[in-house]
Amino acid sequence: MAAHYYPFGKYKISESEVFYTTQLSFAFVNISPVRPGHVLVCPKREVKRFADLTADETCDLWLTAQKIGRQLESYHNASSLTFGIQDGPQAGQTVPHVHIHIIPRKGGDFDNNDDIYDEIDLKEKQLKRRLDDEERPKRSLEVMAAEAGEYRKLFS
Ligand code: AMW
Repeated sequence: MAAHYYPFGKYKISESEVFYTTQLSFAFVNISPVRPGHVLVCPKREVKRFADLTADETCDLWLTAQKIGRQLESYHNASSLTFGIQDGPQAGQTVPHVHIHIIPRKGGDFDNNDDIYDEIDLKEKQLKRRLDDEERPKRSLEVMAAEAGEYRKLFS
C-alpha cells in the first residue's frame, strides 16, 4: 500500500511524525523544535491564512491544540504553554499552511520570556536555508518518529 502523507505546505509529513488526528486537524512533531515538546497542529485542508478556515475547522484546531497542550505540558514537566500562530509572511509565517505552534514552557527556559519569538524566527530562517539547500535536516525521521510514538501513547 502506498505511504500516506499529510501535506504541510510543500512538505510531506509522514504518518510516523503525526501523533494525533481528528476529522479536520492533525498534530505532528517539529523538525526543528525551539524547546522539547514544540509541536505543530494543522488543519487537514491546506489553507494559508487563519481567516481561510471554516468555523468548524477553527473550533477543531483550537480544541485539538488545547488537548495536546494539556498532555504535553504534563509530559515535559512544564508549568506553562506558549500557543502561537504566525499568520502571513510579514508575521513570520514560512510555511503557507495554517499551523499553531505549541511549546511547553518552564521557569528560566529563556533569559527573557519573549525571547522565544526570536528563537522561533531564527530557527525557521536557519531551517529554510537548510531545507532549500537540500542539506540534511536537523532531526532524523527516526528521532522524530520515536518522539511521535511517545506522544501517541498519551492519547490512546
Ligand atoms: W511558521 O514560520 O510557518 O510559523 O513555522 C514553521 C514550522 O514548521 C517551524 O517550527 C519549522 O521548524 C516547522 N517545520 C518546517 N518543515 C517541517 C517538516 N518537514 N516537518 C516538521 N516540521 C517542520
